[in-house]
Amino acid sequence: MNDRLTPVPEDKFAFGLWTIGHPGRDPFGDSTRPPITTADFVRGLADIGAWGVSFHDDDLMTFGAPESERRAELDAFKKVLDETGVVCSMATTNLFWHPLFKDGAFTSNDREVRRYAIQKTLRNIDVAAELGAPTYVLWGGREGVESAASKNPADALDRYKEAMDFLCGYVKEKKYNIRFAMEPKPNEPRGDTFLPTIGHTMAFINTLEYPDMVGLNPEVAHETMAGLSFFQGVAQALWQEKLYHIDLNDQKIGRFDQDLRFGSEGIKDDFMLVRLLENSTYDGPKHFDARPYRNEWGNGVWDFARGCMRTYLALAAKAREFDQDPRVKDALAAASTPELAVSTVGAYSAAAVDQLMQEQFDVAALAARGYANETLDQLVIDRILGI
Ligand code: DIG
Ligand code: MN
Ligand code: MN
Repeated sequence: MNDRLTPVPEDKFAFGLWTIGHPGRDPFGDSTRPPITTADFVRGLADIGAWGVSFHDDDLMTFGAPESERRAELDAFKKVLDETGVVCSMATTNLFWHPLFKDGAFTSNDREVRRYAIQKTLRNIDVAAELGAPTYVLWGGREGVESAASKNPADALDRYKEAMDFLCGYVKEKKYNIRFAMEPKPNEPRGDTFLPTIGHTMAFINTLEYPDMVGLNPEVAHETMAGLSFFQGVAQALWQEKLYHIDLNDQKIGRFDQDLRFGSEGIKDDFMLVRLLENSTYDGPKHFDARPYRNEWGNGVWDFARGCMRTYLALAAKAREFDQDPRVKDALAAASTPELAVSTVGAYSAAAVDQLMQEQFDVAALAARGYANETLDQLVIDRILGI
């Protein structure tokens, strides 16, 4: 029996191969713990009730190894997926670790690097198709600048569009069942990253040759680093039908990308996010791009993984309780929240203008009202605190 805190595959929780076993390396220190082998990682996911696994090409297949070795690594991965029933829910390319990407990948000033980056991505799109991964994420971690003088932003965006249109053309020609999800981040490792937020990225997607093939993979930590509300950004992505995937983790504002355990920091934002997702049409992976504290050790990294899912499930249960609470319904009515769903003027017509221009408004009366948000928001806090 699935109590509300024990994850089951139907919850569609997924983790990246680079997450739970993250070796703990950071810009100021070496690895703090041994890596987890791919097979142990997938088996561990099955043991804790997770559903899916995602990967960068280089997480799964040794960079630069002979094709026969890479094929063996891929076949071993497919074997353990078959054994455990864990699915491959997403694939992505490492276009950031190797030094040749130091000036960017799709937007490197070096045309050879740009061509190599697209080749590397095409190769891994084939692997994604072989594994049945329906979503291909592109995080442009190196697409940006420290010196603004070094790149003409229009040229960079031209090259970014060119690359995305080319990748879409490949997927269309191959008839792969794959959609792309672009992942915004405002900075780190570059000083300023192109397509830094959900908004920038959705505007960019509208310029592409095949915009329907490209959506978003927003990440909690990244939008928070930009000082923006991740909840509001995801809500707009859903409204524009562009939430193709999501990277769940947590983050303290004003800090480097912490990729913390989901639910460990912004619990009120996380509550609103989970309520939004659970009440939305999004049925994609609940994917954790997060890592254990650097000082975690041994099986503690699996406590981290359980914690990500546990808090999501707990917040989902609390969101259901909140929405079923009659006091909340009363508070929403006092805030006129349902009235926001009512059309204001409808489609334009001269008759509608005439009618509107005849209307008299008692501006004093309209100003002399409250919206009872204190009571409403206190109900959110009470629910989260369990009082
Ligand atoms: C970082 O937030 C990025 C990389 O880990 C990866 O390319 C992507 C996958 O979701 N997120
Ligand atoms: Mn991150
Ligand atoms: Mn991410």
